Amino acid sequence: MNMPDSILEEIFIKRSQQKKKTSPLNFKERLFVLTQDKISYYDYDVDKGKRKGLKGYVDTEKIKCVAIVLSDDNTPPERLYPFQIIYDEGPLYIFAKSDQVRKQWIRELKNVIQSNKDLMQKFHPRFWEDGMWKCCKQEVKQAMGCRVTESKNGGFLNRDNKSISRKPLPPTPEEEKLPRPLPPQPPVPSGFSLGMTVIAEYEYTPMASHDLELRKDEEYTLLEINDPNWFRARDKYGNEGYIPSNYIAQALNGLEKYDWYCKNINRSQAENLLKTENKDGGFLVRDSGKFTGKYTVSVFTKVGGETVGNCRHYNICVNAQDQFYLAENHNFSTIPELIIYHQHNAAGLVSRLKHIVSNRTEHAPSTAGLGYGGWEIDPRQLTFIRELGNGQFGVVKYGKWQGRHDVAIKMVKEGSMSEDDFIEEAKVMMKLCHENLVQLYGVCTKQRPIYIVTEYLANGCLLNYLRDGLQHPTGIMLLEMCKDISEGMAYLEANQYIHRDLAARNCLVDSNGTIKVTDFGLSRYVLDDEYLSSAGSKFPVRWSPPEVLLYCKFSSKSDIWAFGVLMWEVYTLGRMPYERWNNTEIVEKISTGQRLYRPQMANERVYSLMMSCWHERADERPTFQDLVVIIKDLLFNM
Ligand code: 027
Repeated sequence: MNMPDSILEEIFIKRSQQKKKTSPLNFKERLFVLTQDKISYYDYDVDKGKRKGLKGYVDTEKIKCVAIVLSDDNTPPERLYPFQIIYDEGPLYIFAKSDQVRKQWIRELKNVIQSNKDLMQKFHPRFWEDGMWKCCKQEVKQAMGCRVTESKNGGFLNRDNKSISRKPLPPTPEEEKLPRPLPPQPPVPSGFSLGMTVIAEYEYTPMASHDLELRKDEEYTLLEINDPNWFRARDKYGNEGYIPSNYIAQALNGLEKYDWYCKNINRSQAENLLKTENKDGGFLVRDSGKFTGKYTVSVFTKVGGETVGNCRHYNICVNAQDQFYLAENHNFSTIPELIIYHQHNAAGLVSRLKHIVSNRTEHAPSTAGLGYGGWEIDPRQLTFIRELGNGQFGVVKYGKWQGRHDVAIKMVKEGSMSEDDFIEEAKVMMKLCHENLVQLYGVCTKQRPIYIVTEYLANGCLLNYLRDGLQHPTGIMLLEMCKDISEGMAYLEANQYIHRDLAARNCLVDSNGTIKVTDFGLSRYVLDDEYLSSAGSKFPVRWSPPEVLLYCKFSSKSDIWAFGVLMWEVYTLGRMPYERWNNTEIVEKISTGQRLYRPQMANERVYSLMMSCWHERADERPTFQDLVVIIKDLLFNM
């Protein structure tokens, strides 16, 4: 039989509820299970990884508020991410292991309680401890909260300067530093180690002499992982060579090779995927919880040919003989066998499993260079096919490398670039590899003009795409574009790389509509005074913050300002920022606090996000890492 439908499961630390003023505080590890009706917590056997007795629960319909708790400076590391669930009995304090997990739980909980009556308008942002609220020092436990609750979506920024009527109390100093979202992502793919077995997610045909061929779904052993983009590996025949690290995945449970297995997705993400696909009998298999080693089959049905469908979730159960089953009387020794059976027989499910729904990208991503090794490309291996247009450094052509791989070739007009400096920098730029950055493949420097060879994107420049390439732009599409750009920029930020000229004209669109950022850092090699001097006619004044205009101070925070302007370009479908003003007027207006207006397509939340990028003080602006989290949250709630 199916287990009661858990939305999330996680081991947290729970603080005792201190019902009497004098009872001591204690903290215990508990297994928390969230379902639509209840949040329950269990005793947990760490050694056996098993759920033991039920210790307590809260009916979700009784919950009045879910919020993070601000912790003190002397908090032990295992209790850094507290949150609270407030119900009749007061607050239940729970400590998550990371901000990410905490955020996920708060989001799911808010989802579950969204139509509860009597949701609280105010709450206490700090603990009730030793008979008082640590935030406002009130000594009555029932005392009204001292902070206004965030709106449903709960963004990180509270900078909506329009809402004067319900202005929250001034923030406590600690609050400024606490709700920072995710830590920066490491530039090196994590989780891989020497000797590990991995599985190829894409085919890879060797591009350079030391490369190894990858066949999709086959296993490889890692022999060398010094270069984050290229690992040395061995296949099952004993062949050895270099492989692109973004083409492989860890082999953990043997399910990775099946397209129906979606690693690292939760219930709501599964529902989103299935609903987007919108096929009756669409299905996928996901992890039931983060640690359980259990799996759930999620199925989409359109019962009776209805236009809107819904999702069902079935836990894969294990019987006493260690066999897997979804419905009784149909047992299998492996999960793939169980899936094959239910692809042909509903046998108790709402539908048989008709269509695999996958979260994998069909297209193989770009590699960091054309094979392992140098950055020098032999120009005799390039075929020129057609001219694409003109860039900062001259003509750009579309062509093929080795007659097979699409490339864009920039032919650098002589005298337009400080070439030696650029060639040196190209070695660094080659190592930057992200799905939202236009990949540098290499350079041809043994000739004049020199060539810069990059990834080719079939839909051209974002600015033109916005102006005349979009049929029926929606708020979601525009925000997806901003998400793509913020992810590419967050990668540059994590690698301490400053773009210096972020704008819609420096983004490209691929055949799927994915946006990628291009020409990062290149402005440093431009030989053109009109472009380099902030007084010059080509300097990107409209994308520059005060500190760049006044003291040429570039930083990731000046990129953030430009990102705000780029968001504005996106939401106006490619208008010129500050259309009616000239450069002198712009500098003047910006320094007196004037900003771009709210585009019609941008709602208040989106506009307050752009506005946060235009804080006069650079350190008040968010990071790209913040922006990624906030934009994903907005998208999730659309
Ligand atoms: N670049 N450019 C294109 C275009 C262009 C491109 C690039 N691709 C540049 N990688 N890939 N279309 C225009 C188109 C790099 C690709 N059509 O102007 C310039 C396609 C096709 C013209 C308009 C779609 C509607 C580095 C930025 C050089």
